[in-house]
Amino acid sequence: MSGFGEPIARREDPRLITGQGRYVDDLGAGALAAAFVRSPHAHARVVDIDVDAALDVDGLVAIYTWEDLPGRVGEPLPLLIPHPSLTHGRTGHPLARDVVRHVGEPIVMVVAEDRYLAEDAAERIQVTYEPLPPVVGLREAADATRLVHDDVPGNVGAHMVQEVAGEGGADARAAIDAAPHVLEFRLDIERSASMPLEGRGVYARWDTDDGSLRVYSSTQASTSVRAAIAARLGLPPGKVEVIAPDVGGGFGVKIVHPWPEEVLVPWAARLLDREVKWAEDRREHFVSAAHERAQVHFVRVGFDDDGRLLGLDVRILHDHGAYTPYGIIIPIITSTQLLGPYKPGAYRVEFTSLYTNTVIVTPYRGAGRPQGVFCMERTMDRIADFLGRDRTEVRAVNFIQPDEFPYDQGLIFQDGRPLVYDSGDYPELLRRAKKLIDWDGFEKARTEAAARGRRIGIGIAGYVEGTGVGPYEGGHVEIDTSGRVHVSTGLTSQGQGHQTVFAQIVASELGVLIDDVQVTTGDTRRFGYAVGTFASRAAVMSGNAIALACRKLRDKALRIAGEALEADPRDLDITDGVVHVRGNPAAAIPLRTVAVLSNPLRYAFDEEAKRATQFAVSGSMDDPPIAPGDEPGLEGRDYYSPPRSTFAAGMHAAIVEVDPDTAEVRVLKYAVVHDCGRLINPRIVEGQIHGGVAQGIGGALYERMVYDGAGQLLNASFMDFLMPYATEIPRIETDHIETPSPLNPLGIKGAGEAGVIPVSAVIAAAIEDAEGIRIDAMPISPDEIFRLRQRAATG
Ligand code: MCN
Repeated sequence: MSGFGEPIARREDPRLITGQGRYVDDLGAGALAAAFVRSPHAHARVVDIDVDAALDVDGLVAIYTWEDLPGRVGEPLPLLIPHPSLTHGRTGHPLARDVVRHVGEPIVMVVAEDRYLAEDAAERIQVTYEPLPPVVGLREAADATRLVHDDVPGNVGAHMVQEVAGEGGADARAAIDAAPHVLEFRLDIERSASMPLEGRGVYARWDTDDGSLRVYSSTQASTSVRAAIAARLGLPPGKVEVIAPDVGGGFGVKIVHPWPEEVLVPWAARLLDREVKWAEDRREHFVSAAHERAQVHFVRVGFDDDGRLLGLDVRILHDHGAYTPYGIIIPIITSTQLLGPYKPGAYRVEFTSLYTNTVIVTPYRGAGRPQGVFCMERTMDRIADFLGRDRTEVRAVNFIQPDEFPYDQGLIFQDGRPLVYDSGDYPELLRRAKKLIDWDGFEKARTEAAARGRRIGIGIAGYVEGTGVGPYEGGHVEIDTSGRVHVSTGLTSQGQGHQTVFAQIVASELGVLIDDVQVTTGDTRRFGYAVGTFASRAAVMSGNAIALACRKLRDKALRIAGEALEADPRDLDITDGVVHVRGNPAAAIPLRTVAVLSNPLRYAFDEEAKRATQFAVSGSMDDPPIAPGDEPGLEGRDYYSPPRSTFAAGMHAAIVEVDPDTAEVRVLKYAVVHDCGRLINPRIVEGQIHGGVAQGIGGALYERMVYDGAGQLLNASFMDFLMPYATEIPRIETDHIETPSPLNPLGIKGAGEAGVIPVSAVIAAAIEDAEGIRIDAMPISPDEIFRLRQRAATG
């Protein structure tokens, strides 16, 4: 049947890996092309825009600056997630109005007959700037001698403190002061970014007769692109169709907030009454999409002789770039999910979000958690090293225990709700991870390696991840009169395997063959109410909504079949698309016939269905086979809204080798034990974990955005921004435990980000273990290891 829980191969892959995928840039041959003039300065006043020289370019169609944008089209982009602590939220205009605040900010849109001509014309446009002093990096932002926004004092967008008292009501600082042992240190996590193979892209066509727009966008949230276009262009939502075709990865950068291009391209298409397309190039992706990570943590921790936490005080500086379209969602996630599977005693966390003249910072796979986990797990390692204990022992004494769920960490999340973990078994994750990496056998391996002149080290780290955030997602399931099952949900897919997993859920819920199930995602024509794919929410949200829709449909199918078979619906079952009386396989009726019965007009024309069912219904249109009051058709629609997030968890471990001469790091072995509740498809989850770990290894060892003091991104190309190849990724061993979530009918937790979250912490621990040096920053490159070695050698 290929149902829930089976490790079947992804159904979408044969098409994608044989080059038959259709991405935005594969569509709209012959459409006009848009190109953008983007700021070469990190901070400058736009004094003048002279387009004269561009007007000579043959094939030029239009040039637009902010002054050409009417009404709502030119307004600042929305600030999507306001919060009382975000006292100075700021967003940019779709085209810069007077000041540019990072290199890459769009200033002019050029539309021409093709991309070459559009780029040629864009190059000829002369923008006169009055450079302003840029603010680059957290130190300059905190110094605040220069301001990113004139009206934001101290460059502080937001400041927030949360405190949880420990035993006896002591606050964290008092608990630390009273603790037998105290450690204090600083951690630096550098900027990185998601690098989907396909950049952003949008293609729009206007239908004058109908007054409607059709837009194809490489997005993670087609319904929010539709909402933004409809609101800005003053169109009824019903006149805007947004379709996410195949999307070549997103990793967060294409989530809910509308990009300027997603509004401007459709606007130009309507104005010009021509098809218009824009496909981002790689440099644009580096300088005008979004980055993440970029935090500094100041940690103070108090603990007892066993390594038990008594108090933890973390102060975070968060760099959110030039604007805050998503408010403070990232530092809130860092500060609330930093504690992971542990009880901190008393906890105080404070973050300050600072503006800088750099690319905006928005959620990237893991969204604030890799930084938090880096902090917490480095803390665990430091405590263990200080006490001379095994690093896993210190973790074990601090775990929340399986009988303590639901567990309230005492923290408040972005939505104002308490952060409560629903279920888990952290000691079991640790036990299995130690086994998978052979933790206890490592000292022998280390000695053997050392005898051959090789330096190896081992690291381990755990995490929890709040997944499946609301507010809702919906599903629609319909069986047609040929027996095909059509499933749609509004969120979009970027490679997660939704075509497969949603079909598996349907196959199980309805008792149909998976080959009969077709899944559509990310098409507002098929499903108009949706939030989007992010925060590892698709499985929990759409998975459950589709299951609930199936249950409605199944009830109706059994009711109709019961009439036809003169049987009580409670005695019926569905197997391979056929409804039958339990224990009497001869009394059966295929679902396709039930679909005919549910459709009176169709029934009147269907002799085969009549023959199959004549003992039960007359077949006359005057005597429809569906019950009075029943809606025609065999379909079900439902929505799922979670009470709160469900918490997935995991424990990763790795063995690395560091070259004694070159300090190059090689990951020899990587082990993951993961708990995302009930697994819909273990093979897909493993694929997600593998991809995440690969991305995490990139973040741990190679990837960083290097800005100079003027705010120029120095490595804005794949020539200079180092990413791991397959050759850098070791074999990844995975194991699962399943603690079902009690919060949703299917017991699922999310899995899409888990792979990436603890990798920096694991690799740092392993390098430290190999080298006997202290790692306080990520990513870690050979020259930094070299420097740390030298520092250790000179004391
Ligand atoms: N799954 C499962 N059983 C579970 C949980 C999940 O079989 N208990 C399956 C799901 O059905 C889905 C996949 O695992 O096919 C991931 O599920 P989920 O955790 O719900 O994550 P989403 O589908 O919502 O995907 C979003 C998540 C995020 S937030 C980022 S970032 C990310 C990621 O997925 N971006 C990706 N994985 C990606 N994978 C690819 N190829 N491309 C991206 O851009």
